[in-house]
Amino acid sequence: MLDGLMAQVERIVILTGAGISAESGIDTFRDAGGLWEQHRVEDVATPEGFARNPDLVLAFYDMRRAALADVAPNPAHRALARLEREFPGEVLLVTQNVDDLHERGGSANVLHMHGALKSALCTACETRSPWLESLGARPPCPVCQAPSLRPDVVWFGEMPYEMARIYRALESCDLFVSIGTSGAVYPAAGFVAEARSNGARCLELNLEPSEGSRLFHETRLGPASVVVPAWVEEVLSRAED
Ligand code: BJW
Repeated sequence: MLDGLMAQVERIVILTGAGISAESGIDTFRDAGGLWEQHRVEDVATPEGFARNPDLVLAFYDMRRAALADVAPNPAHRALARLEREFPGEVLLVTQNVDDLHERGGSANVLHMHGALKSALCTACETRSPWLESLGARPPCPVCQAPSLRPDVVWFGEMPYEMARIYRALESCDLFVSIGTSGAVYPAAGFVAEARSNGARCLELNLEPSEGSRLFHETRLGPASVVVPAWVEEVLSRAED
């Protein structure tokens, strides 16, 4: 699909999901052995679950935040950073992931639509603060001092971050690429239809076809650490033509 196309592509929007971080050692959600087999989604990823049992939810996210110290970006994260640096047009990376592997891999233009493990949200004053420590001991909010911090992540029923900016980018991109996401969760699962209806070419890179696979012009299957660097190499070599 890239033949004769890259010369015209000026704006790329890339959506990533848990699959891009799987080979770094971070569990996905819906694969065999994934997080939703280990924990009930209603208990740990909804505002109602947090209201019922905050200790459980804070411990779940404390454990995942601490685990970031033991993982590193893989070749897929690094390849997307290379694309951002070397592609002559615009590259916007929208991630559903709450890990920081894109940033540690070298990407700068990243929107975390489902929040971030290394951030805390105060339910009293609504400030988002960078956060590296445990939340389980109910530390005070650095701004208003209320002991009301929660993980700064987007749970089911909550509005994802940066939606206006993302939809603006989907309106004007020439190429939309989805990497390592099952396409099971909205609004991210609807981005391909949005981009396609605005005229973008749509490419999926994943281990297996996602739920919305038929909406993509092309699907390339394989581990992200292999298919993403190969695709980036192809884009950059064709952009030079
Ligand atoms: C590899 C690989 C390798 C593995 N290489 N690939 C009915 C219809 C439509 C919508 C709804 C509905 N009922 C309710 C809704 C809305 C709801 C929703 O979508 N529910 C669905 C269950 C249907 N959505 C919401 O509530 C969202 N908010 C919302 O809609 O607000 C209203 C709104 C209206 C209009 C506009 C905008 C908004 C909020 C969703 C919040 C999701 N939160 C979570 C938790 C975040 C915090 C945390 O990390 O704990 O986000 S849930 C979880 O799923 C997490 C992920 O970001 C998200 C997506 O998962 P992802 O990344 O796709 O992972 P997996 O595991 O599903 O897939 C991994 C993929 O990788 C697989 O395909 C593998 O094959 C692949 N893979 N190894 C390449 N090595």
